[in-house]
Amino acid sequence: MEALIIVDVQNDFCPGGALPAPRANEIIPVINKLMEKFDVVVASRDVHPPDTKHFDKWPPHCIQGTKGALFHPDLNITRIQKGFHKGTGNKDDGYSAFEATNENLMDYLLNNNVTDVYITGLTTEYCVKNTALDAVNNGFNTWLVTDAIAAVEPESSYEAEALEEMKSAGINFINAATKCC
Ligand code: VGL
Repeated sequence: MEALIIVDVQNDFCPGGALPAPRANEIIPVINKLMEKFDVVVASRDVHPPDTKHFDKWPPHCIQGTKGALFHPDLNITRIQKGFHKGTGNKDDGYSAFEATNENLMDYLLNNNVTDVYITGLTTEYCVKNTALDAVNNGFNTWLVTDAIAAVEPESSYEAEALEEMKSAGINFINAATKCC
């Protein structure tokens, strides 16, 4: 079974938000189309408390109960079967969807007989990367959908470094067109 994992497509990571990936809006229609091809569709969200160590490193973003923490309104949430909340503690970066605290992503995937995961969303250098690395290191065949992800700091070298790290870890790169659109 194949699962689509949508990482952190939240208002604060999109243009107009507190910590935007400049090209976030371009990936949302791609993800909406991809969802039609998967039986298992899950999504993570950053859900931070107002006071957290995480904000020593980053501007405050995705604070629980705020608009910034909600899914972007253009994302078709009707097809998302389960939401995973991460970064919920006050010492917790929660970069990986596998660190979700409301539900256990690993258990959810295994209970649904998932063998292959397709990773999409925001942001390439942090939550996408950490989710993809946890997936491959936990034994899933892991596919990074390269036109369904976006970087928070595209002008730095971190995006290229993150892609290299994922490739070296054995993650496969694929275009959405190969899967659907
Ligand atoms: C993220 C930076 C800080 C992400 C989260 O979702 O990739 N990036 N917190």
